[in-house]
Amino acid sequence: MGVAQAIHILLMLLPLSISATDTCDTGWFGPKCQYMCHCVNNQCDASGECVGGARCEQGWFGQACQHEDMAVLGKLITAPMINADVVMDGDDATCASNLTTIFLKWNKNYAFTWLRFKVEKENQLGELTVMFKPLLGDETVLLNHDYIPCKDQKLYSDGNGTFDVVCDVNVSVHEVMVAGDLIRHLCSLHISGGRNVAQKQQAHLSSNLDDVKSKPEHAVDGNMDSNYHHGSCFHTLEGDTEPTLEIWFSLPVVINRFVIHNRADCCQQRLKGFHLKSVTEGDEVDIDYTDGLPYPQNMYTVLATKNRKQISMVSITATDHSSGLFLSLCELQVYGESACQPGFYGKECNLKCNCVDTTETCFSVTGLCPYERKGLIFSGSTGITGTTTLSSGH
Ligand SMILES: [Ca+2]
Repeated sequence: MGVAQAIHILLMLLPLSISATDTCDTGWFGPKCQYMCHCVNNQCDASGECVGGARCEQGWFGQACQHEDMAVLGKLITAPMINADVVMDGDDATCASNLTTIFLKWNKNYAFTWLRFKVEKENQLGELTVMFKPLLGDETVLLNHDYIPCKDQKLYSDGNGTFDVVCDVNVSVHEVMVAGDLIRHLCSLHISGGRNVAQKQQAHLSSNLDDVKSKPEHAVDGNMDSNYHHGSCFHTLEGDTEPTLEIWFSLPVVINRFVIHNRADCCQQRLKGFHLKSVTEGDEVDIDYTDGLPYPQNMYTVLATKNRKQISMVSITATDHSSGLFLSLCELQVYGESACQPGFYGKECNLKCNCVDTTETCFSVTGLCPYERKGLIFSGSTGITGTTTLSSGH
């Protein structure tokens, strides 16, 4: 065998030996192993999809089970009243038969972004109304026990009974109402809490106590262990006058919620009065939040509901001097979505919309295409031409 031939064979073999599946630890996937598998028993393939008949773990849904499902955290009430399990069991094959309205209620507030529902394929026609009950006590809402509409509602469909509804809701909500003929044969409901877009992103600390137990990347390693000595937290140095953690995103993101996991083994008061900031690529500040709670918490949730901008960096700075000035925490979760250019979608915004009508732009999160009725033909799907005769009157 000649040298050139040997090199040629070697080059052909090389890509096989560095495939993504070989290099990610169990439970992780993706080109940079940055995504956590959320299929039951870690049964993910290299793209995160469930294999071996596994479903998404409870509380996760969507492509590669990467979206947190807020619906499972709430209580579902239906009219007429049915056993909510039909809708909430994670099984698209079990469906209700005669629903008119559903109410999903939480005992706390969330920042709504979009929801997904699945209906029987042969019964995917009819009207749809989505409304919300806003946060009680929100000063921006005058009649806070009334429903507010789904502003700028956008409806997307795959033509097979899966629908995504996007609303521009700029207040926190604690109830979602969905009504209309379209949900009459409802099989599943998911309310997106977003993806944790901070996980495995670039983390930077203004100073670092040591490089063994304390590492900046511990803030985004997906491990919520709140004992500093277990090695999944970080700790800044004494004398750091502005102890700060920064998370830099590989792609711009739109954020709906931050969850900060304080350390629990000691020193929780150090996080009291923390300052949280999000900035755009052009250094424009979006979220600028200062903790005002009287006591330190194990976990802090900060909602981002208004004027959501495309963010490239998030920072947390400690401000409490009562026992020295230190920043020490165990995980920062940032829930949101990648901010894709129009015409592209997906976690990395590298997938191109593929709607039947090529002038249409798909939903940048899921790739589903606008739901439209043209004459008596239903069209609009990811690469599929659906033809469904509409009933009269629609
Ligand atoms: Ca951690």
